[in-house]
Amino acid sequence: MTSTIETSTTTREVHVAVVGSGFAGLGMAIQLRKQGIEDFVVLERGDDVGGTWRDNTYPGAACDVQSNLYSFSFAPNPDWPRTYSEQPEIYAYLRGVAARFEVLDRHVFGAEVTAATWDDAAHRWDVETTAGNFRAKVLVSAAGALADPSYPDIPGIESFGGTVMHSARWDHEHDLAGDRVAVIGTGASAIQVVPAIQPVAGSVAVYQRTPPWVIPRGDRPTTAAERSIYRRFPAVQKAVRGALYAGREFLVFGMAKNRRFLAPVQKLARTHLERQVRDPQLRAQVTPDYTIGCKRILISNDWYPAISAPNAEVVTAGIAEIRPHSVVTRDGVERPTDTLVLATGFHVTDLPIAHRIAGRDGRTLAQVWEEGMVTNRGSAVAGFPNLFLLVGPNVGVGHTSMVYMIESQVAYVGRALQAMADEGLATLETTPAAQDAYRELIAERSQGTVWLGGGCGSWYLDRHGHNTTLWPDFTFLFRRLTRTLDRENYVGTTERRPAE
Ligand code: N01
Repeated sequence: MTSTIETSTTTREVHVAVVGSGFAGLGMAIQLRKQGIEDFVVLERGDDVGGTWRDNTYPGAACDVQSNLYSFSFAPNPDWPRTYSEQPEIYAYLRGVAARFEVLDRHVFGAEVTAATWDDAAHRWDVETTAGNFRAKVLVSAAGALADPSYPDIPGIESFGGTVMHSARWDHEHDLAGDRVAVIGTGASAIQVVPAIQPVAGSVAVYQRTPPWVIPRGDRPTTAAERSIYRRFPAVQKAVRGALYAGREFLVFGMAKNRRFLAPVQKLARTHLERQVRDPQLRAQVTPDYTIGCKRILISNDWYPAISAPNAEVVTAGIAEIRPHSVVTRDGVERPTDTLVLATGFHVTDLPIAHRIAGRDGRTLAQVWEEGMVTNRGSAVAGFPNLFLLVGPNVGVGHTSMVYMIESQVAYVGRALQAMADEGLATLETTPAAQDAYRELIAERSQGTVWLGGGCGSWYLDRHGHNTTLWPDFTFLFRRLTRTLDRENYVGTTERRPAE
């Protein structure tokens, strides 16, 4: 897509700079327009909007939340072709939303933020990007938690002579026909990509470290009748959305409140596995030994059939090293390999953007978060005035639509901006006390959850074993918490301090 904003070597002054244009960045841009804030830019490192839905183009990429729910509440799409959309439809939806709500002219593409530094004398953020410098009163980071691929640190991987691709950076030029493919990882990406490539590849070896729990996927094409009903009676689609939301919300009850509720879900997953995997050895290999929900519950009807195919195998021995044309496991077996597919996830608890944003005392978010990520409502950090985070720590959800959380946060940030305007504030900054209280709230709500006590390791937890990723309660409680600005948790300054 093209941007109408000219970039130059001079620094451009704006009221608000938003980093990233996935669901969160677009939602924020639309909110700004809605509030009458026209002086903003969206700094996007890619060449189009869409975020993770622009980048994850691997074969089989799709969403595991129904589209009626995984979409903006203010922009329903009656024409979803399937109940669970595939990547091209979601990407097209986001492009359509950006065009319809007229925020494209505020985008600067190819603008990767390399540094954002708070200038305490001027009360401005100095933002350096690969497409020029910006100076913003307010910085909103919507850079995303599933944005930066994580590459495994396996001995010898750099010596591999064949094609290497991360699931989030698919090489569409490479034809997998007949290839001996090694797939590393068995997360949400792997269980989609393997069924898509197994029929064309010569062979597929899936290197599994931890087996996932998988439940059936109730996906189907939508009918012309339901699309027509949604078009004519938007209230019906809204009601369906509400029902889907309520159903999924109930799942968190078993993860965070009463784990006994997870037993029937685990039974469903076990039955699904036993129905689809007949070979007892493979069954044993792919049966998880932790409570369902501890890691993200995956949904698929074609994962088990794909790994049961004659040209597929699941390797559990652990990878010892990678050689130029093979993968060697710890049991000494060497498997000749033409292509490596790294379905190894993202930097979630170690966000690259956190190393680039430096607050009042010069320390970066990453440095301040050395002992754990602390925020107020996942949205603001003490020492970082006029900075707001979208999809920040403890805003993630595994059981329902992230878009619901994003909309809650976007509205919250909108209220903060409104308060700044109403009160004539130069800065607005949350307090350490608010962060401490919020950390306690998260810790208290995380207690007893399956994420901490389910017997698995996951990227939901940081290296200290704290839940820093997931919102540990019903999502409507997060919305309630962000419905108004907790002004008492913020300090505002109206006067500019003299430059030091
Ligand atoms: O990444 P993951 P993902 N050696 O981190 C393994 C969203 N999403 O891209 O479990 C060997 O979940 C790792 O093993 P283990 C969704 O939020 C959604 O699949 O840590 N293996 C794991 O199996 C999802 O949760 C959709 O033991 C290594 C895998 O790689 C999130 O994105 C689709 C390894 C990584 O799994 C991330 O999913 C896709 C190593 N060194 C993604 N390092 C839908 O909506 C990692 N692994 C459907």
